[in-house]
Amino acid sequence: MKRLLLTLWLFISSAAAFAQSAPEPYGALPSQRQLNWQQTDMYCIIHFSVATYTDKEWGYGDEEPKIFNPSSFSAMQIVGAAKAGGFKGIVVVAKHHDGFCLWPTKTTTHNITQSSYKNGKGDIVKEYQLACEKLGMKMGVYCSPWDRNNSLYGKPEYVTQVYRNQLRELYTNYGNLFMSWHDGANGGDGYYGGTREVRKIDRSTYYGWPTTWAITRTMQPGASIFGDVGPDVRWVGNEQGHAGETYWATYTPHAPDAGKTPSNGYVKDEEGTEGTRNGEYWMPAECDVPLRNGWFYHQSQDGQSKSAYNLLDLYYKSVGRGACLDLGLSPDKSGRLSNEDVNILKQFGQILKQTFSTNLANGATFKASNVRGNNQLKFGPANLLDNNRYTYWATNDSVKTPELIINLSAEKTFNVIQLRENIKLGQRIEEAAIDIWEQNNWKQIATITSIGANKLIRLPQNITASKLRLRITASPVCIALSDFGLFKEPVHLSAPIIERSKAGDISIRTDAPVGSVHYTVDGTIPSISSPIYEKPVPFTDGGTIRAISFENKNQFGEVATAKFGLSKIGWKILPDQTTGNAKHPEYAIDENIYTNWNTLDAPVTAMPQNIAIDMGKEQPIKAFTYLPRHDKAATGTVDGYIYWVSNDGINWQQVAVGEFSNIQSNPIEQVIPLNHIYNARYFKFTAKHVVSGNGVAVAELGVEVN
Ligand code: FUL
Repeated sequence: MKRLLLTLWLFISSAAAFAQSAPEPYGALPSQRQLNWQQTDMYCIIHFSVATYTDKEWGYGDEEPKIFNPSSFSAMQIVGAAKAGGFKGIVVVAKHHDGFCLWPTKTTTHNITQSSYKNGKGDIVKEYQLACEKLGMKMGVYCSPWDRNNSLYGKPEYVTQVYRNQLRELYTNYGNLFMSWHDGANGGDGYYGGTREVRKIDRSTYYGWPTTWAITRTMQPGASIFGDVGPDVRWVGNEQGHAGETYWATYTPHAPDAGKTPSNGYVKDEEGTEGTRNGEYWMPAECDVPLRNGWFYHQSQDGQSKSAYNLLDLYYKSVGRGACLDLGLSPDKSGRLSNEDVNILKQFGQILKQTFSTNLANGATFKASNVRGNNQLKFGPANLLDNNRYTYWATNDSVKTPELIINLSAEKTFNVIQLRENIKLGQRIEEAAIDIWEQNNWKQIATITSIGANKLIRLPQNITASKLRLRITASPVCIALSDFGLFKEPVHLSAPIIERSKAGDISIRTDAPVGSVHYTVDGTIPSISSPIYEKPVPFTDGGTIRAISFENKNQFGEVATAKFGLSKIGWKILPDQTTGNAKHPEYAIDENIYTNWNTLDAPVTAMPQNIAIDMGKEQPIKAFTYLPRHDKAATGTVDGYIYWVSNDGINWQQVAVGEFSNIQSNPIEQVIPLNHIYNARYFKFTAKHVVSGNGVAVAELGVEVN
């Protein structure tokens, strides 16, 4: 009897222990420092220095410190604008590649004490620190390792006596930093104390990164170290601000040359975008991107800043994929952000607030196919709604593909779904799907290929449902999911964007999710009873597509209209009839308005320049079209043309000659009707004259057929 009781007791206590024991962590894990960084979500990197005054992106290092003289620098205005945008910190570029130090450093005379700002008594980094403290924002520093001013650059003394001491000063005098940002650190040409030469360094060894990082660890233990190879935060591999749709916080950096040690500036960058499944290190990505076209302010880029909706798109592609967003802000010569930039940040912040302040899943009840050890309190799905990233729904070790039914208290309309894993236990889930209950059936509305710290699924259209199902469809181990959210982005009904692929399919997208998009293919104005756009529509012969977004019957946006000529499937460039040395002539027929056939950098001499195309079969050409470059520059824009047709690609008949009037001021697609219909398989476009420059730029060429 005693033995039986003992066995029973052992059984009960081990079951209880199992019910209490957390799942084994999976793979590389985040440190507390990295968890803190992760929770920052978004911060801004601020470029403001001598390059602001020389209108450059990279100062050469020979700038006269006196030129740095902002009349009304306001750290409060800059940090305040970032805060209004929903950003939680800033990274101050304390020294860029030009070597000019924005604080009174002892390591070089090339610093703010030599400038006119506050008669040499200023300290820009300090001003940022005070503003951050006042506004409750985190602060980090960027001190460029590459220094085009310093005469010692390239020698070991630069690293040991200059660079590391600059970091020590920044780590000592400016409070607790949340990041130390270490740039790819080129090496190259520069002023270098007046020698004006090229200095090469071995990027793997020159900076002795492990020794430098040890200084950061000792002096700023809370600061996450950013670099191409981390060690805390990696570069995402592009400056466009997006992580991969599949995104792993784990990463194994590789050097471009096999067998070498990767280092900052010496890594296969592109691998940073997705990271490495089961990578050696926990090293999440930072997605950096400037708000304006460049990192520094250039007056010529006024009016071209990313819109609040562009930022929102980047937010979903960075924060919404589990990375952090680092947005570049660029104070102008006065030392302030432009009103345009301030307003964009504010609008962006408002959209985020409106979207994410209410989780529409609150109040939902859950039915999970499995709960770890049946311990609802500790591992039950109710943890998904407690707003805590580290309490979670977990399954038994053997259950890797559980399902969860989510019963909303009533019908809800949403367009964003959020999922989060408890990353303290690693990044576990590899695939999942979401369904809604509709007309007595489950209908799949989304699939995903990673979750991690955060996953935001932005649906193209509003969904109304009262019951959902989450299916985890692939995971190597049991799951540990911490959050579930449903959100509704506010109504934003701009005109839809209509595009056609090279295969001839029309796709229609919107700036923000909407109730429905309706379209017509015959040029008539679409209404709510026109077909609903759901997936790409074949449209090979061309014509006019119009589309409109509706939120509900009475709320709709502007009509978008797009005209397409014959589709370009099977079109080819005739190289021997096309001006030599041109870059990517195929860009002129790729149905992508943002890529150009471009002879501007090629060593071509004078006009005329030609591009000839084989359409694959004879077509009744009624008109031809020329779309000039679409990047706001005019160089290479054609304003004088000749148009030819041919049936063998050798003998050409000239069928039109003329000018594209007013194309410089109004660079829209030019449609030139021919005097009658020509049946031809080949056409040639000759640029006789351009508005400026020594070459030609063509975004698209097309034909309209009878
Ligand atoms: C890059 C630099 O070369 C750019 O100028 C800019 O500072 C960007 C944030 O990092 O590596």
